[in-house]
Amino acid sequence: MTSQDYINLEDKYGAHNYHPIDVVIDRGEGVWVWDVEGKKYMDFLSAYSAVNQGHCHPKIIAALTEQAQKLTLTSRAFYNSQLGVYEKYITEFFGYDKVLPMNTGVEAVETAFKLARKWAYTVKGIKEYDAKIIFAKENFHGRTMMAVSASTDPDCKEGYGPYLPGIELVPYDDLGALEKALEDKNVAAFIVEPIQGEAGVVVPGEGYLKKAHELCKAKNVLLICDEVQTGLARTGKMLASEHEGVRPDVLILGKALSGGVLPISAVLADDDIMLTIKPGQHGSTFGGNPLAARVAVAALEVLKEEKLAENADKLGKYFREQMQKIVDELEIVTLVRGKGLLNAIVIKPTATGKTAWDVCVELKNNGLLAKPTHGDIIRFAPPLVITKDEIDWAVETIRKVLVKFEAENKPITEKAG
Ligand code: IF1
Repeated sequence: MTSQDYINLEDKYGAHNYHPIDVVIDRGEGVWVWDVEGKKYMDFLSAYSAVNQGHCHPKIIAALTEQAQKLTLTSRAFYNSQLGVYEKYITEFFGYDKVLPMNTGVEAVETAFKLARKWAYTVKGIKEYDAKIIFAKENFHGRTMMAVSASTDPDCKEGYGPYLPGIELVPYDDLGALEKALEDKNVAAFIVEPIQGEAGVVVPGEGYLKKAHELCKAKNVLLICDEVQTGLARTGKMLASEHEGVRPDVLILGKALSGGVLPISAVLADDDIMLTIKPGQHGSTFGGNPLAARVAVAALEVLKEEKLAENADKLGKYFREQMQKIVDELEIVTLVRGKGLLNAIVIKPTATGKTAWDVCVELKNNGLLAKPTHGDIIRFAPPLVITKDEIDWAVETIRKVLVKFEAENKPITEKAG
């Protein structure tokens, strides 16, 4: 079967809830993937930062295959020999009393949301059910009704009402607005991404997260950081909140917690918050399964052993320096921004109407996989195991594509004044 045959299968038998770039990936190893025709590509999306350790990392696959032949799932109706070991490891790894294991990122966000409400009523003393939870506009926290109730992205939100009440929105990176919203005595928590991924890698001003935490603390409001995409070495620190010296009251992890091998997410908090949820008040069939427990330990060990945060920091800075030269050279790309190996460029509108999507198609034709977000932004997020030579190859490929794209698609410069 050809790539087109596979595309036709997905088109005929699969829901059309995505519009993928036309490439059919068949195998992955490190930063590289191969399509069904055997063509090789550098993965510059990393499954939205779920494959930080590189595709099919041998140590993670070994943990998976070994445990898979022994015990995969018991449910939490019983104990299992892997969960406690993992819980000890991850809570010591990040410095929290306890972890609540879930599967997808959004389930962890939902769990944190429920935890904040439970804590509001049983510890803070907010009257039931008046708790408010603040989110930042342009956020992305997943696709469940809670997440879309908090979303300001029409594609994520519209047509799914009625929405969950008790949610307040403030502009991102706006401490004044947050301070004002915190005047409300019923606020339980502020849930925020340290860097907004889907919004197009929006890095807030220096000190934003730290000051936000101080404002929350002053009002006995929990700061909950969604590090599903920014965590696990992606931004050059183990957690993006570390750039600001912030220790979130509740930490949300997902994606690369499994190295892209299966869905694993987690919520970490100290006892005074975590123990507000009693037996039977929250759960999940697969949450904390022995297979995930084993895989997560291996995935976290790889981050440390291979110093992936340090690599992301060093090569992220190098990547932005090299990309800045292209921004200075060309008109078509107006900006490069990011932290560590979570970066993005902004493509100008063109007289031909061609967009960042067409740039990504050309990148694919030149062996580099990336995908636009919000029309004009291209996110660049390779696996953190990438080498300097591979960054050089990627920058050269991106430059070649952008030079050709600009020659064929005149950028429309903003009207002066
Ligand atoms: C899609 C991107 C989107 C996330 C943060 C929670 C979740 C995500 C900060 C939910 C998931 C994924 C979902 C995927 C595309 C991708 C994504 F930002 F990473 F690029 F959409 F914004 N918090 N992000 O980024 O985790 O339940 O998916 O495991 O839904 O299209 P999940």
